[in-house]
Amino acid sequence: MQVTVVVPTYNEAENVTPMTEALLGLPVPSLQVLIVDDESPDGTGQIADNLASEHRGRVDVLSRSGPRGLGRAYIDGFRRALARDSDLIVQMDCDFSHSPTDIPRLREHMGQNDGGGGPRYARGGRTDERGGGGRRLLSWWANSIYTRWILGCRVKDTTAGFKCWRRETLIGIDLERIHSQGYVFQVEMAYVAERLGYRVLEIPIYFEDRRVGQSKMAIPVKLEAAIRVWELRSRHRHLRPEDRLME
Ligand SMILES: Nc1nc2c(ncn2[C@@H]2O[C@H](COP(=O)(O)OP(=O)(O)O)[C@@H](O)[C@H]2O)c(=O)[nH]1
Ligand SMILES: [Mg+2]
Repeated sequence: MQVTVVVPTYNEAENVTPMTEALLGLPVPSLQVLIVDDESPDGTGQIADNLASEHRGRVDVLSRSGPRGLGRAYIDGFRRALARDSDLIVQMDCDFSHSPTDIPRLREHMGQNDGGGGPRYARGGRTDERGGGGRRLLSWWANSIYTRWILGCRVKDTTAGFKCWRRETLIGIDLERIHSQGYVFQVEMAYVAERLGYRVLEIPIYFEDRRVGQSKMAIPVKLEAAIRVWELRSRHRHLRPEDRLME
């Protein structure tokens, strides 16, 4: 079973090498790493290219140009992973907020489900203590109350970014349908998957604050995401399991 871990990067020069090495060291046979870089000014792309030549066949780099964005990077990365015949596609951050060592667990617990995600707020999920009370409360409210209430979803953590998808699920979701360019991409994928009747199991994870480098999630980005949720609702609420794209 071919597993591809898609890792989007924007200014992750300090993280990209340890992350790639941690992934390659996992006890997961046929694991490949796909780094999707958006012309990071700090030279992450060059480091990623060096990693690809060092680990030929196991590390691949997709260098995007033009408008950047987390959603755009993931869509292009998923397309490449599907074109390269991956059976399982993992998505995760490069900053060690998501721990590479959780991948075998995520994969195992996903079982026969169509996907698996690592929620931070479901029972058993924890966030890093350094996050601060106010920030954690706001984040919990935005993800677990506001977004779920508007979309009427069952999924507990709509913005979870650590997920594992079966190839058939990504095909059925139809990436053409996903319009989010930025962070709200996570919500859109979770919502569309649920509307189409896919079972995405939530497997609690411990989400750490990034070790080094800076978050790109500024306040205006968060506000924009909050408004975009309404757009997602009107765009996708008619979706039914019959609307899955067949291979
Ligand atoms: N390719 C690409 N990656 C991005 C972009 N924005 C963020 N990322 C990556 O997405 C992951 C999560 O971003 P981060 O800034 O840590 O968001 P936070 O964890 O919500 O604060 C990291 O690996 C980032 O490098 C982007 O525009 N393009
Ligand atoms: Mg982060």
